[in-house]
Amino acid sequence: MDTEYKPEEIETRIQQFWDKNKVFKAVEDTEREKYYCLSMFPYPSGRLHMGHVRNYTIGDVISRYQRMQGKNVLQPMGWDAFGLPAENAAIKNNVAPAKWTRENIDYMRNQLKRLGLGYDWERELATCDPDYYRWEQWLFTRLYKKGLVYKKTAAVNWCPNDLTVLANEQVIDGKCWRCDHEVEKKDIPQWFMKITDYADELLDDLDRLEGWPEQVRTMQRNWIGRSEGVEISFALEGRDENLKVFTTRPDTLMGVTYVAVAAEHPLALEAGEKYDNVAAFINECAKTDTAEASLETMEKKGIDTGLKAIHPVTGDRVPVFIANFVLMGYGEGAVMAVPAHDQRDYEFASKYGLPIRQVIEPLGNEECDLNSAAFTARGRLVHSGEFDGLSSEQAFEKIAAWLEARGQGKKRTTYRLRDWGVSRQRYWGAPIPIINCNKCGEVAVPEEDLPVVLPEDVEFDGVGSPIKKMPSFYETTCPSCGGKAERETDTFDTFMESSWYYARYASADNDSSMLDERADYWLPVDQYVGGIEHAILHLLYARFFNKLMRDVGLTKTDEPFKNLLTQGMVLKDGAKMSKSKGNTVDPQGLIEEYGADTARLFMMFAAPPEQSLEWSDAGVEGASRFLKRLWRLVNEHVAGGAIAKLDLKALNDAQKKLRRQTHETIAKVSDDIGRRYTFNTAIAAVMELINALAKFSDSSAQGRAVKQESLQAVVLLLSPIVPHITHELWQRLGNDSLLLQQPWPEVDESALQKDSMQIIVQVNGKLRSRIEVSASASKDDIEQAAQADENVKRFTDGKQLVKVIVVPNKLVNIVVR
Ligand code: ANZ
Ligand code: ZN
Repeated sequence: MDTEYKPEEIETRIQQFWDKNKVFKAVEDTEREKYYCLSMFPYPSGRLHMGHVRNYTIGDVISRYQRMQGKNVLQPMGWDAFGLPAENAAIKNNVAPAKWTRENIDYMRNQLKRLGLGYDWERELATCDPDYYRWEQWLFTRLYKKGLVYKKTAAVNWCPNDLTVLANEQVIDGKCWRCDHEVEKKDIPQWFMKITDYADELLDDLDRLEGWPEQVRTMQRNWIGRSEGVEISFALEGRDENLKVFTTRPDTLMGVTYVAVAAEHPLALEAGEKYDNVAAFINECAKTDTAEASLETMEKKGIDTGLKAIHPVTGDRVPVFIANFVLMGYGEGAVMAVPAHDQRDYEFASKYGLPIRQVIEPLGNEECDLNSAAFTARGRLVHSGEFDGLSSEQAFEKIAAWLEARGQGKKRTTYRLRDWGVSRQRYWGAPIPIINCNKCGEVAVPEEDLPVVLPEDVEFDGVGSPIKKMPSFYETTCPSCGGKAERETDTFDTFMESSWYYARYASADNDSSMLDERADYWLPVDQYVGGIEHAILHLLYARFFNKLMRDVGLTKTDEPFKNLLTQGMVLKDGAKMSKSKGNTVDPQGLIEEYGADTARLFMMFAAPPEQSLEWSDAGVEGASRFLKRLWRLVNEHVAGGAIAKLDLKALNDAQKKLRRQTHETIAKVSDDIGRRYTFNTAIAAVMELINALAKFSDSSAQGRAVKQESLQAVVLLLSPIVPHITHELWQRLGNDSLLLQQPWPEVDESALQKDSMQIIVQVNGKLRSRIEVSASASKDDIEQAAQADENVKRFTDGKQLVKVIVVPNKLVNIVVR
């Protein structure tokens, strides 16, 4: 037998064995408890990076551990295969996106296999396959019929030089990435999914996701941004219609000194037609990007429309401004401005000389200095007539009721969440299954005509999408009237494909429906592992899709992912490893030089999974040395010949001690891997045990038997992390069975018991001594031993004994007078 550790040879041999025997094939079995472990699928960029290696190792360790717990484990893998990089590569290397993508998949699949990741490859899917996206198209047409998708015009980035729509990533400092021409906004019809219909459920169900990091739940809550407020109608002087505003602070109503509308608001547009300077201001606003995040910091600008609004309580006339910090897409696109209590209104009022009227005073000692800033906290009402003295909370209700009674207001909930625009004017994506007919308008592609296949054999030059120039693709007949019609040439946002792949793995080979009863068995995913960068969009969309699929009867679960682990970044010299920084380490080289087990061990040992991991050559060396040491230890032990049966009654103290450490280690590693997910401390505990084993030179029959038990435990405990070397060592330890079929080792409680224990002895509550007593000592024995101790006697001699208190296993307190 080979006594030298040759990872390359061992690993490829074992991987072939796994492959051939399909050991990771998952089969539904209602008799067994299932465990679905999923790692976020990669974009097939060409090669794995360290972030992948970390992500997939974590998922694999959890899967293998759960398998050893007797669970029926599903761990699938696939490819998030549509998207912009394929188009960029196509332009750069003059290769069709489809070909480039599929070649990358083939290369990366081998890399994953070389890492020894236990996937059920029979369920592999690639989102660019028509067999996959046809179901997404199918669901979309379903949702269209249910009224959950709709078309409306929305702005895109447009390069007037290349005559092409640009993705946000292709706009660099407002310029086109290819030709450097100034990018414009252009309004075009696009498809939207009504995620806002699910806003409440998406928000409320976050409370039930106890297996998710609080941070991610908070990010989703903020993204959905539910606000309870009041919609208030302001009459307009000399006009019939009202101006509606949305406010979350009706308690500040008496402090309104003007109202403001968005630049796209109908009243603004109307004023723009009358006054040139207003039109110019509206134009200026259209150019500047009002990302919501910048509303706080941007310079507040506005212009008076000349209109006057009537305050609903006082009847005062207040001016109506157009302001750049009011968004058309939120609430009513109009606000009642309360400069004393809203910082944006305050800055605006200060700039344009509008009155600042305090109506809220602090309840406690918060700072309130209206000469320098708005007072934005809640408090007590002042200068508010009949509402004076109320708290903000009371006033919210009172003023809402007051307005409601007069037909001037209504409580209302708004959301920050917008409907999801899913149209992309790109080529490399799933075609949107809609046909536009001059007579019938938009018509969903009938089920029997799906999929709408994306032509893959195309010339790709990057100026517009090839299918927009391809009559053979877009010319078609209307399914409704049979007349000439054109296909939609936009494709789906690639977030569509990644929103339901987790479910499709359950029914990956079904060619007659999107999901089937196997999804009921496997869903929800028990453990999802991936990067924190997906905390909002991907996870929210996947949750949304799960609910959509549930509501068309495809799945029964409310949520897709029961537990979520967001792994930390892989850093080098303190910075994120990334191509643009040029500080990457290619996993391929690492695997070739050291083997997959070393790569996996390093990844799991260097940091707990949720924290960032600092790349370290020394750390890799250390991991490699540790495996060599384990290898040697087992081989030397095995060379000693046959192993006697363990006879627990015959063990001496040193043997018992090693046995105790073995079982303590099993207990700790079980907790670290199974519950805490601190794989690094689990590995550290095994390392300590190995140190003890290396020092244990007892070659007696029972000594070797104890060592055998311990080495078997080490191999089992490490097997989820370093599955190849342990597979080999398991056999070398004389086992005929397959390591993969072994259950997780159990703690022998009797081994944990110590022969003796240490007891603290106090005299009148002060620590005076520590004594060793037998583990089986009775209360009386302990009392006696404590009183007989020399250190204790010095404090008790000549005194009168009052009582002795014994706290089992811990301490004795002797009270004397
Ligand atoms: C008066 C007021 C007084 C407000 C006050 C705040 C503080 P959230 O919590 O994010 O929902 N608002 C309403 N519609 C807006 C729009 N289309 N564009 C920009 N701002 C808008 O924010 C709700 C608050 O944001 C509303 O409450 C409104 O200002 C403003 F002391 O109304 B408030
Ligand atoms: Zn038609």
